[in-house]
Amino acid sequence: MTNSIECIAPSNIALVKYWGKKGIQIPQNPSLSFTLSESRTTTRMTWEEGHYQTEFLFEGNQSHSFEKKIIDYRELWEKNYPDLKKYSLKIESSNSFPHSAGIASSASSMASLSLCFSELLKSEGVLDLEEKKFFQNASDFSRLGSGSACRSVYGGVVTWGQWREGTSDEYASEIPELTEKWNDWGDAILLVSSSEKPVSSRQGHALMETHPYAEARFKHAKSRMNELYNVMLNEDKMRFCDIVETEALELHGLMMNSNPSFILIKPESLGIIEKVRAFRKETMIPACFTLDAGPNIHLLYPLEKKKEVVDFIKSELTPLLEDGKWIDDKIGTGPVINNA
Ligand code: 2P0
Repeated sequence: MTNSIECIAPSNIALVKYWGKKGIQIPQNPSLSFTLSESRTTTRMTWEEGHYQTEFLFEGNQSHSFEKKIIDYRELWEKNYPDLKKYSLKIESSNSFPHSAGIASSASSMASLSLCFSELLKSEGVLDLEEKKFFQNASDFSRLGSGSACRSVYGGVVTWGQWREGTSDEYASEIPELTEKWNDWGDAILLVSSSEKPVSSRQGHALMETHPYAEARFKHAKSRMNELYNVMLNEDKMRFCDIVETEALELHGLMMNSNPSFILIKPESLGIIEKVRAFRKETMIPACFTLDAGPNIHLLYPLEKKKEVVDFIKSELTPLLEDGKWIDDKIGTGPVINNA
């Protein structure tokens, strides 16, 4: 008998960044993120008992570079759940955003894949966990695929890394009291460049092992988590903007200070940063920027100010964007699982 499951997982944007790891994908400091809504990966997993096979299609095509990753990831699951070896698997993935847009897709893709493995094992009676533990397990395995992916298993405001009761280095969790207050924020993803990055996130994390400021950074990020949590709980939006921007620049500062040094932002990224700060100062609208490990800018803002922000993007930022492109995203409610 053939069975099938579809898992849709969104991407996420970190406000306090995970940068540096130890052991097996254990973060050196806790992180905090907004789960997005429109930027997502859909994975369909179809399985059948019989000969051992893993077929992988990305956007309808075979991809040997991705397939190797998927096979390694399947083997990781099999170490914990050997029953998985009974199945022939077909895995079909696609992203809602263009592959070449320069948006990190590892978070949404590994989270959707981990959820598919979890659902397969659940429906075959191998994984018998109550809901909370089921998602913790899926987040734990997402982390093993890609660190930031463990946050994409939850919606709203999410944290990963041990820093307060209920948090863990091994899996992420939602912070419901913050989701409740921040679920009406937008994220305009401003596409500056889709060129391949000179240094991958994996290499960037590794450079933190010998970074001269590593210890100070990890300590600082931990105290920033507490500060940001309190600021968000009190809905101090202007202070939120200051912290989020400083954190993004600190991440890119760490890259510039690594040995060897590397720079991922582009002149256009800096141009946007200056314009966002001027826009906030002039309008008093709490709109702020953050960046992933790349040149694109995430412009965060309260959705009630969407008209003003979109007008600002169109009038001032479009010339700095690659082909004038940006993605109209916002905070989302997390993964969707479709049985069929
Ligand atoms: C984050 N980033 O917290 C940070 C901020 C990018 C900048 O996690 O090696 O793809 O797969 O664990 O998760 C990007 O690194 O790295 C990342 P791996 P990942 O979102």
